[in-house]
Amino acid sequence: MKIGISCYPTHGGSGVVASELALQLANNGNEVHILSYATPFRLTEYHPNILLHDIEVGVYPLFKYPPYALGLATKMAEVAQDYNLDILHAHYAVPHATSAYLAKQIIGGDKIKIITTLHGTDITLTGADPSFKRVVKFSIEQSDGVSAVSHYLRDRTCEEFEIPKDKIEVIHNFIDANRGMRRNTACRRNQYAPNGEKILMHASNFRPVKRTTDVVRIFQRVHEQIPAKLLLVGEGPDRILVQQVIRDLNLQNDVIFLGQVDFIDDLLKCADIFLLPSEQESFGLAALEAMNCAIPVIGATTGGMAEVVVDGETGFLFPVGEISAMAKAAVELLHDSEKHIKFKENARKRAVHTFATDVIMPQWDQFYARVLNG
Ligand code: GMT
Repeated sequence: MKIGISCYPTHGGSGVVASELALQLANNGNEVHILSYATPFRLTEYHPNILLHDIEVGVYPLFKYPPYALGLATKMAEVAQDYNLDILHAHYAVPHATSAYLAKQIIGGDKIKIITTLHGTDITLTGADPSFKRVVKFSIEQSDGVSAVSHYLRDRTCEEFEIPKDKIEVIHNFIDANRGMRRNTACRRNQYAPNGEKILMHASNFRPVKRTTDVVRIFQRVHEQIPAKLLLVGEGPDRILVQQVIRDLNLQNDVIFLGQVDFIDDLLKCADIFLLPSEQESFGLAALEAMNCAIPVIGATTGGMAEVVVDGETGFLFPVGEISAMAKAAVELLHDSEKHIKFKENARKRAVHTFATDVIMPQWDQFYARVLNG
């Protein structure tokens, strides 16, 4: 199969999922073409079956907003024709699904199939914005196959865009269960916790939706009761705000900002608990990455989080903003080493049994086959 995958290259879940899918497809002998405005960070290593195509967007003083969707559609049409692609797979609907639709019309409607994978904010935030909504609905409807990363996201999309449920397939995000094991670059615990402190960790793009100040406030409550350190991984608009809260709470000596890290597995191996108290999370890939490294997750019962984290088994989920309850659960888990070990085992088991590559990839293979034959 020859497949074009378009995605955002930045440190967001959708780009990670698209890249991991590209790698699996390429490993299985498919020819994969990546269409993105930069090389996605998980695809910087050479792979004989992966070809990278940068999107060029013409600049002109008249353009207050560079027409990225048109540059992408042009490149999609060119690559689809030049390489005789079977499928164009758009990750994140805005604007990738629309560009794919346009490319399909340019090269002749019956020559290629389009798949759109919905990731979350493309439905809940950007896609639902009145300035895009009609075009997003149209682009989803016109796709030959549509997938969503959770049941929650499928239901939300059907409700928001009045799309029939059977139009959207749920395929959960997956993880290479052995990825962390293959790397020998794990952090050393005593580098961050020299006096045997417990380590809490959070990783995200520090956007308001992640409620990163909640992370610090949860940590403050834990820190009052247990010697602990907080590792913060990632970059984003709320970092400055978070740093201010850290100073206000006088936690500078116990919170470590690590910035952008490509493989958080290296750091997760040092963590005791992963915090993800987001306002919205259609899936929560970071929670899955933590569980894969046997780290229990404490977070918010939002979106698709309960499809990933089993409350009371692989972590604890509470309503958004319930930071005291989240802190209490963390303290209890850290105080009870037997329970903590059990949760660690459960977390890893759930990641491997439910979300590993060999569980989810056959679902993709079947989905591609159905769309191609449909
Ligand atoms: O979470 C973000 O802000 C990034 C965003 C993205 O599209 O890159 O993540 C979304 O897609 C991820 C991969 O499918 C999901 O794991 C995240 O839960 C989802 N984020 C939200 O729904 C807020």
